[in-house]
Amino acid sequence: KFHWFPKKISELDRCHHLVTKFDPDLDQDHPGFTDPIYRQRRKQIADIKQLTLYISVYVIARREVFSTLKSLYPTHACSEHLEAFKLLERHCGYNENAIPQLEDVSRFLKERSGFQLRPVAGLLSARDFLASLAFRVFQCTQYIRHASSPMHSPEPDCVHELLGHVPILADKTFAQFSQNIGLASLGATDEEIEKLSTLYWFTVEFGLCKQGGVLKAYGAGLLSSYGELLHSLSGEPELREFEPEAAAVQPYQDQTFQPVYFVSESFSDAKKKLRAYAANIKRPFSVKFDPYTYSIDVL
Ligand code: H2B
Ligand code: FE
Repeated sequence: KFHWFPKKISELDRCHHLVTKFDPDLDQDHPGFTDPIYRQRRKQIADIKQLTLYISVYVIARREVFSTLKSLYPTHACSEHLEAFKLLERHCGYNENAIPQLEDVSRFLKERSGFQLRPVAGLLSARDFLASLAFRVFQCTQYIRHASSPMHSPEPDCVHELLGHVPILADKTFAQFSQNIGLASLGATDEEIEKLSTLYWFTVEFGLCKQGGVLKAYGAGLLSSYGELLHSLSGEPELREFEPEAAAVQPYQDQTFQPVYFVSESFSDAKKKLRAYAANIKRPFSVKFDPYTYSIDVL
């Protein structure tokens, strides 16, 4: 007996379980908790269920965070992120005065790496989130952080997705790495999901890599947080070579900066190591993604 998992892309409709930990209606520390207009707006956005974003008063928050983060990328972001970012500026309306339409961004990604975006109203359960990666689907939030807190959001928001995740998902090797984490999660035990989430945390969210002998960030949590991006490359935190076995059980912080980061030699190297790790996960079956039908063959 193992956990249900989606075998066809249409079954991702069942992967919609939200975690309410950082919900602005329930979390008293959320910057939007005392702002009924913000909370109302969030409900409207959640109901749209389309990859369309309306420019709102919160564009102000985005303008500040966009320019501040962008100024750090040339020195702090990995080359894959920089390259895709330029294309997104050219083709997808990435600039400080607009919020790109997720429909356009999704089309861009699909052309570059086969990934596509799907709208989601908040933080998803790890199992549902990882399952979608198996289909090269990235569940993407559409709302923006509260204007009172432009540099920080307790939950993922469109700034985190658009500036952190999207550029790097345009890279083919990274896309394959992400999908492989997703494939490893299908039907896995709760303990294994927890380990894969932690692995995801220290790579996709907070990973560092070496490029031409210089340390750069590729994790989306870093590339969408000015403070932590500086901190991660400041020489202060502990750095360890990326090993999936170690990263999968390393305790992590979702309230403050990480005390330790994992450094990959390259995405290909990370992918190779992940493959070896995934091969050791015990499941009574194996899975294969069929790219023609967008379905999972269970063998
Ligand atoms: N949900 C959403 N909406 N976005 C994410 O980036 C995200 C998530 N990350 N759920 C997941 C959890 C991640 O923290 C891992 C897999 O636990
Ligand atoms: Fe994220």
